[in-house]
Amino acid sequence: MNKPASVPGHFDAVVVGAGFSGLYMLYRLRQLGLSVKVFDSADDVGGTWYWNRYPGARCDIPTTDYTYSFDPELEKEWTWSEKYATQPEILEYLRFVADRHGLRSDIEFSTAVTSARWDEPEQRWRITTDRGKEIRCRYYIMATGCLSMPKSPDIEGAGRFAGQVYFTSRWPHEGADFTGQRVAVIGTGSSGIQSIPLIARQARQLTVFQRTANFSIPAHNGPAPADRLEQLDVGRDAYRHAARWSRGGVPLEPTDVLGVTASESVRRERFEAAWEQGELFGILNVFADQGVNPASNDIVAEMIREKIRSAVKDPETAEALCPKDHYFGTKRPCLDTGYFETYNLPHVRLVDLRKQPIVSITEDGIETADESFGFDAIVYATGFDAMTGALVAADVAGQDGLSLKEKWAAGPSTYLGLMTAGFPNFFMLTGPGSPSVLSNMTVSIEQHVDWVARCLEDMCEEGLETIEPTALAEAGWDQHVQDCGAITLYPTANSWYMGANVPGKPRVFLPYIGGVDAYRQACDEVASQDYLGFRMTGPGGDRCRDGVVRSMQPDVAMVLEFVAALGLPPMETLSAADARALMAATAEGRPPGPELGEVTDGVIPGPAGDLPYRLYRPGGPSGRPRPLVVYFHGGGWVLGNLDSDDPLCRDLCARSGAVVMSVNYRHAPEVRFPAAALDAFAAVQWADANATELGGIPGQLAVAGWSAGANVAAVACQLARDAAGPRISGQLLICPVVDSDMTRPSYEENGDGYILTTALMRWFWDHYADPADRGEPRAAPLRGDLEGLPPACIVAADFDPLRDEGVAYARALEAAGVPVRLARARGHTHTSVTMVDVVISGAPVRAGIGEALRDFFPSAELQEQVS
Ligand code: NA7
Repeated sequence: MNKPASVPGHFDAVVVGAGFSGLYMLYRLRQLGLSVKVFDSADDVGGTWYWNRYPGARCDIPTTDYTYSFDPELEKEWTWSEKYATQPEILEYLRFVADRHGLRSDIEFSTAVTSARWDEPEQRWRITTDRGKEIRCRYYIMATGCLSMPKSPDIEGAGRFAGQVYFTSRWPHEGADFTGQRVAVIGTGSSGIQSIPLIARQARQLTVFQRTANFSIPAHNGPAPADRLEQLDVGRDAYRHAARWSRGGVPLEPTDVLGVTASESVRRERFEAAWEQGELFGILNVFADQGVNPASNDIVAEMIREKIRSAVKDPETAEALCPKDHYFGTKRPCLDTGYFETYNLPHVRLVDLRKQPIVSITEDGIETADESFGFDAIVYATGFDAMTGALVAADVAGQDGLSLKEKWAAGPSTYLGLMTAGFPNFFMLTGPGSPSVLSNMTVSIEQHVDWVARCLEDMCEEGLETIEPTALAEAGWDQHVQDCGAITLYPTANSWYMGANVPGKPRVFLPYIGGVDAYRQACDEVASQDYLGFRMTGPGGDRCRDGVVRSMQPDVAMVLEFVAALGLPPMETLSAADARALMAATAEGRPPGPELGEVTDGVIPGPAGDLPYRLYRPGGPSGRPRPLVVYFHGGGWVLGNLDSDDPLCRDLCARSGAVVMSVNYRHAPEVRFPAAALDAFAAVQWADANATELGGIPGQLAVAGWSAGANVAAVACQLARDAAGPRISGQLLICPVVDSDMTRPSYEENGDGYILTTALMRWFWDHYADPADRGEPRAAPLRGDLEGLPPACIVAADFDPLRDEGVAYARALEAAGVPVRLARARGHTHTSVTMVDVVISGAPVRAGIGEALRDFFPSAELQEQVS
């Protein structure tokens, strides 16, 4: 039982909402021995499942998974009757849970919280309700759900209609009878798609107003799948554990089949299997790359469109029902039962609002640009102000009276989707920045509630009473949430995930797409690192271990995990020949980089024999001269060749519009310092003298390189300056080696675990140069005279041991009067920026590099060609 409030009206915690999250939060807070009051404006438990009672309302995650797991006995006592349970059954389940644990006694129904104010001197929240009550509490917890604030129809004349008006999100408890009526449904999201087939059964005439065609697959509903029930029977705990550590909150082995490379038969087979299965996570997992690669996505999308065309008899209606304006999955796909077939009924009509938009709602119907329709009833299935709507509407004001609405005016900002700075002791369950709507909500809800409960328990043990995130931790998490979204196709859609369905709402990717597993890991790490990024105060002291829990780009982290799983021997333990073979083997099968106008190989004379080169010309009118960039590959002077950096050279060429000439140089240990640098200088001289033959513009020459290639590029610039030629327009140094001092902090921070290690760097230096030579400017250009050098663009990656020397070179060049652009590759390693079409987050960095290359040259034509 709950602990009673020690002072009337004073509680340890107030929870808003008595749906899945609020009920479980109450249960856990009671376990901690706290006094709790829950408020809900409904007159019963249920949350979303209390309100969304429209015909056909069902869950879109199999109900065996969409269920609490905290109470094993409950799991034995409750059996779901269908694969996708109906709203009444889910509501019944929540009532059953509330009764079983006697939760109702702490819930005040039919009571809405109207405001919440943080009282700084008292270190308490002051809560007021629409029944005129004022309550104080230490912890204020919003369990208000992600899809609970209906969006206003925002259609001209919406209040004018004299007939019956229904909202799917606020369906009357007594139901609605459409028998013999002319009915309009506006909206074809999940609610529309679920309700339309059932409304069509009753209505005399049904007209569906569709603004955006939506992807939907058949749910194939029926009894709960036998294989899943069996899995649960024999290993419930293991199953639930697997769900908690899965990407979406439902156990599923992510595929590694790529849509773009799979054969037609594999594509078809995988798609049909997912179609038959009728589960969201299945159809979203046909190909590993469908969420990030437009070409792969389109394969799945087109197969769904084929299904729609074969289900709908009228070709024009079928075409209008085929979604074409967003990538599959970037708006939440729907599960249906006979949705598309409904349009074959003679009394059902689709109106495509893209062709004839609604002008206004009238007293007796709807007027579009082309027609006037008369109706007896209008059903709005127009969706929600998702994820932030209910939180912002709740009138929450934190420190200094700042409201959540004001703080989030440009979009929500949270730490872990759980808390927000300036609002002490204010928790959000499944808030923006957490996996929430992209996951099986029940798994995410239990994880959030458990985390909050453990946090409060830990605080209590330590004598701490307030908690709030730091600005640094919160900004870091916001960035991570956006980084995760940015590598996917999701931000391209006008979806409610992006806030794009509500006019005026800031366009921000709201949920965390890194996965339930990755998210749980991050939350656990935060807690185990003394609540990293949180400030906690109380009689037990004032604590804050500030920091950012995730600062690496998510796809870089995935590559590192993948490489670690390969269990390759460390390069520095191999001979140079074996290391070269290993590097070539790991490059096999990688994406080739962009198509170009022309790629040709040749040789140029070097100081000690011929040097091979590869020339990359962009597409466009052939023969037109362009500026020339001489590029040197990476590989620690030991590894690498024209092939190793081929995708990067293609990318640099495509992005800059310049001709790129990649030149191979002699390698160590066969030929040691300063051969590589001298070859590079010779290549630059030759390129300058032969610019016209290479398709370049005489006098418009830049040098570029990555890693050790950037080292020889930088040295070539110094040698050219000393030799009074050739004239170099700019130097692009990507993660350069510019010094042999390996004691800078970036070596300390990043010397292990990020592919280029301190040990490997030492191996490179040992192969290349004697210790006595390593301080020479031709080995360590940072130690040379930097005056009069060409303008530079230097790329420094956060997780690179060489980061600090790159930055030092930029600063030293600046001090010597050289114009410098220092580009930070945020969240990247030494190698990840160069992994074209593998590490998607590297693309914006390379876009900046392309721009820097163009800026080296005066040619306005080049700017135009690329833009
Ligand atoms: P959704 O998925 O947001 O769908 C709302 C639908 O209403 C969608 O087709 C909208 O078109 C349409 N809409 C919204 N406003 C208008 C106006 N003004 N005119 C015409 N059409 C409009 O909400 P649901 O309730 O169906 O589903 C929400 C989630 O609940 C669902 O994803 C599941 O997770 C459960 P648009 O696409 O914006 O062009």
